[in-house]
Amino acid sequence: MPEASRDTGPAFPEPGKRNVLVTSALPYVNNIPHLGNIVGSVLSGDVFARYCRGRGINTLYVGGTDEYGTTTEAKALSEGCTPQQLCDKYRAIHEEIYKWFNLSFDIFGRTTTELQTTITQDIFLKLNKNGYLKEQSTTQLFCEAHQSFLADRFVEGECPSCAYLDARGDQCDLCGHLLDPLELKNPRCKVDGSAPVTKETNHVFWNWISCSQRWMPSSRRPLRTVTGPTLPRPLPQLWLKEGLEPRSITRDMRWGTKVPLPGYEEKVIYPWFDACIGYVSITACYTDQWEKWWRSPKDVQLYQFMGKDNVVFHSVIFPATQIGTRETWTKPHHLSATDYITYEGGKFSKSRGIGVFGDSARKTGIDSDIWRFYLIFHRPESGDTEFTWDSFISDNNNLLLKNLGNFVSRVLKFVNSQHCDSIVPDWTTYHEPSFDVFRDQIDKLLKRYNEELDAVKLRAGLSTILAISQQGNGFLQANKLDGNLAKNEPEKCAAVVGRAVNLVHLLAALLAPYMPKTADSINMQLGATPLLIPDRWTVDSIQPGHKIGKAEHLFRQIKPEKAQEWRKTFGSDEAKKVKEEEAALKAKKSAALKA
Ligand code: MET
Repeated sequence: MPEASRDTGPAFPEPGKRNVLVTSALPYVNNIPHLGNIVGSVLSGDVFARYCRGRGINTLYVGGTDEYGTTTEAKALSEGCTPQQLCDKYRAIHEEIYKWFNLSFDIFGRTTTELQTTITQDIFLKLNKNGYLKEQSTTQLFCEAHQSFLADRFVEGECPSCAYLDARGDQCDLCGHLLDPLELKNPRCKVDGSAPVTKETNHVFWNWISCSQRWMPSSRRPLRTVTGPTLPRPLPQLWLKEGLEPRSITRDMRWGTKVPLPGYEEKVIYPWFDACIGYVSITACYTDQWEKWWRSPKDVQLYQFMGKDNVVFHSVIFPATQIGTRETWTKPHHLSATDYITYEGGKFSKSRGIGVFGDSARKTGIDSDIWRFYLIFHRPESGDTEFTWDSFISDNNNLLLKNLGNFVSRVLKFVNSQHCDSIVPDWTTYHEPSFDVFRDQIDKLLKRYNEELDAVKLRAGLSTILAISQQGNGFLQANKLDGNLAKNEPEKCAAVVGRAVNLVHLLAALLAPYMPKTADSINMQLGATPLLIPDRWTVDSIQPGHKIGKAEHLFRQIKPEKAQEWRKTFGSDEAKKVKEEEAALKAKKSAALKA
């Protein structure tokens, strides 16, 4: 099975072949990711990248950390360290978590690199040269105490709409009103509490209208496919329809990519302008021939994975920056976005100890493959989904143990037994028409699996695997595979075993993108090399006379009582409390709005 290229040198696209470039949204490194963050981008990207490699497609999977931005600056302030120290600390935590989840990045880079600066500034200057950027004077809040313009998140004050005293610079948490910081009454600087003054300053504005005019007539549908929640889809469409108002792409901050223009020494480029450029610069850290991946629209298909709040940046901002350079770029081919996963009906909250975070999943003692299975099986592909301990335990005990695990272990144990002595018998001498029906059924399901994964329907693909092992169980059942069959109808028994062993081999290949360790274990027990995911089930990857290894349990029963214990450890009661608090806040909001 082709793995990530880490150990074999850089992968390059091959002209004339299918080459897939996979990216997953670059997580901010100012927090610890929870299960919802993990499934939405990095885990989904990993499953798809593994599937592509499993099909023998030339694949590059790029990930990394997004390190710039006001949130990082603010968090560094609160933790009493520099933004870089903060990023280093949280990046190490993220890396550890993704390693545990067995994510097969070809490279896991970061955005705070020289190459990020060079490539972003180059794109910025090309947009400027092409006439899309212009300077505009703006009025902003300035803190005289610490001599700095204040980004939205660094100001608080009274909401002009509902008079809530602690409204943030960009939005009021009580009434939801979207704000310009200049609208706040009695504004105060979040850093030192002093009252800011207003001051004029220049910013660079990006003239989207001309970019979108270049874009719209030539290709009305910039993306082949967007799969995922319905919510973010209208937003990019709305932006395009309204014609994309000029947008400021510089910010009054220090922690970001420097603006390559004189007079902008105290400002940086808007982090969402260069965040997606991170994929390009991270690829450039992977190979100095990065342009082979990024400037080959004919040969490379770009698949991007993200949470729904990221869609507009990937479907509008990023392609618009590419188009604005008037150069050749590999543009997004397929965006796959997810909704949110809730924790026992509420929101994950690190500070309140609610929910399972990446670093605590392992504390349950449950293998990362089970977590991978659960998360993709409940991937929020069309609406929010809910994590519950009861479903976690029941999925393990029923779908994995009783269905998939039972099929694999029943077959392999039988081959290990005295009836076969671990040797796959000659199964080619006996035939029944029902065997063809069985092969056709599996073949149909295999075709469905490939179609689902090609369309990035990861959840459906997993259900199809379970349908295949269910068919396998039915096949053993219908043919009554046991000692009696071995004794009374040895040829038929061999025919059943041979087909079943081949199906186990196929299942390992199909399962590998989702549960790589389990797939490895099945292949080891089979004593077989991994199979590439085929188009058709030819039932010949394991031949008569093949000696298998020793059957072992793939899955273990989780006691239902565990649910109670885990609920306690992972703050389920607190989650309920928060839900109640939120309902109260909502009621307060509507009362405030009525008044
Ligand atoms: N950092 C962003 C987030 O976590 C994603 C950036 S993708 C280029 O939402």
